Amino acid sequence: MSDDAISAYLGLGSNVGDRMATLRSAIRALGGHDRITVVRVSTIVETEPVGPSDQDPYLNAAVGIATGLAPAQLLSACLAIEAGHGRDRARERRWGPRPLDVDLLLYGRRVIDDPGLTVPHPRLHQRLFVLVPLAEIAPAVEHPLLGRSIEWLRAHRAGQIRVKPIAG
Ligand code: A4P
Ligand code: MG
Repeated sequence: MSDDAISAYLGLGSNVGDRMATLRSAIRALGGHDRITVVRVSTIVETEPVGPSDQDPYLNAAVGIATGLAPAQLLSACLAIEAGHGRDRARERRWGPRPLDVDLLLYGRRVIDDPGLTVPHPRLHQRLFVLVPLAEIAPAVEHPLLGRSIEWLRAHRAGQIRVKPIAG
């Protein structure tokens, strides 16, 4: 890994198939990428589905990485790992069941508002299935738009706070 590696955080979720095996395999795949080093892995937690309720519970986890990949490259790597674990967006509904979801939660302190990529993840601060595992591995990391730590956001589940990208 080069000296200019950035700390980033990913959120993983699965509610179809062998959820535990899928998450473990996805984490291995991340670590197997030559420009990603897995630094921290949270406890894997089981969570009630948010969104359509006629779906099975999820397993969720957060992963801290160091990466030399640019944000768009990192998202592409995440999408490739999803596809490699049976994700087929063409057959899904929004927030519906999926074998693997890998979201880019934070990329250093960067704020990105591109058509295909929003960072910090726009729903990160509203969702305990993200905040609980993320607070375990990155409690003091600050949300660059909200100016609050991940642990603060978890404790307050600051869903009412409006997030508006203000800088690139
Ligand atoms: N995209 C833009 N920004 C990002 C980012 N920061 N990270 C784009 C990842 N992707 C990003 O994603 C659609 C497109 O968003 C991507 O192709 C990328 O270009 P998607 O994963 O196909 O969409 P989605 O996941 O169906 O929608 P969304 O709104 O991302 O859903 P969420 O918020 O990820 O929620 N309940 C529990 N308990 N646990 C879960 O993990 N997950 C969801 C999905 C719903 N309910 C859940 C869980
Ligand atoms: Mg997603």
